[in-house]
Amino acid sequence: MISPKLFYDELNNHGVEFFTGVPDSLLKSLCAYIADNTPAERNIIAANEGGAVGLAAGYHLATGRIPVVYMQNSGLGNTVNPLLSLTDKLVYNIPVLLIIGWRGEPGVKDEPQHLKQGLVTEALLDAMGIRHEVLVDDESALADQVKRATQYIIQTGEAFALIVRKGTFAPYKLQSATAVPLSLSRERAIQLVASSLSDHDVIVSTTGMISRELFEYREAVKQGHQQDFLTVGSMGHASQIALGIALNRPDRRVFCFDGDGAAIMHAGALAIIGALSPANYYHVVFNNGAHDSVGGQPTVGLNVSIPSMAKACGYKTVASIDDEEELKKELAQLKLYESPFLLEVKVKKGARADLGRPTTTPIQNKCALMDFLSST
Ligand SMILES: Cc1ncc(C[n+]2csc(CCOP(=O)(O)OP(=O)(O)O)c2C)c(N)n1
Repeated sequence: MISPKLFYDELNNHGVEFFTGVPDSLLKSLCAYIADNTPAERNIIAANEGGAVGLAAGYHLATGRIPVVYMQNSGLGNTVNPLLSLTDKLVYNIPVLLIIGWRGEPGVKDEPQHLKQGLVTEALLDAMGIRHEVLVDDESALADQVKRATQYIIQTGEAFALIVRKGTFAPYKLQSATAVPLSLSRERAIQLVASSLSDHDVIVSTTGMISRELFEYREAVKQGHQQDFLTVGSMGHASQIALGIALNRPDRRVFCFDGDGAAIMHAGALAIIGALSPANYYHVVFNNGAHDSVGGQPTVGLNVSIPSMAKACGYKTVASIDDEEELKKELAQLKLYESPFLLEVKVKKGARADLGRPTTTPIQNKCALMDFLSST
């Protein structure tokens, strides 16, 4: 195992002091150590991984120094365009050190959404012409590896990727978390919204614990899962999946259960929903101001007004609530609201320690939903 402090110090020794990215559970300890030891202007959690590459490029243009972009390998897709058409040596030749959490590494048990990405992670970097190595897990070999990576970057001006296996970083717990005084848990809020819907409605839920909590709710009340599309991967796209269904099934109410991190990751989606304005679209954003599913790192969710963003994009009705009674009141009035409707539900961070994962496969989930949609 590698101590996050040792790795961070090695980077600093080579003048690497700027960090941006989207957090990942495999990088949780490293992200926490960076957050505790780096001024906020030099550790920026970006809206998405492509945006992080843009920020990193701007940092290099302004300082001439090497930036770090950290991400889960799922985020690699978001970076392909800026890595190939901005930082690549055939374009602007801007250096960047990529630190990539390797979910779905072949031979390591993981969730279905990580399998393909894990299989092709190295091949994808090869195809992009990005030199890469797996981060060593032996502290005595670390200094040499960081030196090799930074020297390569300095000599060529190109990107270099360190791929991080599960369990590489020793545990480190974030010290600097600020508590937000919110009472409602996300799981309770999900139960309340889901139980208020009819058995004709459709839910498209976002990546991470929101889908896991919705799945567990259906199990607990002994309902099937056919009404729910669990967007286990493709973070940030649940609202557009819901839009695609809503536009083509105007006879159904379609609910998107979104997270603040996911909604902000591809916030342009709000403009498309507002512009098309389906009368059967209900967007519920469970806003805990955090990427809770991968360690609780902050988003800007509680610093911006997501309902105002939606309103400005053309949603017909928006509301924001932060406790159980208000949520019940909003749900009771739902029929009176014009759609598209966005309801922000402010919730506290955290989840049950024994929260399970979907026991059905993504393909079973898809088939059940399609049968459900075609049955009535
Ligand atoms: C493109 C991409 N980047 C990063 C991840 C890792 N990831 C999974 S869930 C999650 C956090 C989601 O945060 P939010 O939408 O606010 O929901 P919360 O977990 O707080 O309920 C992240 C960063 C991912 N799956 N895909």
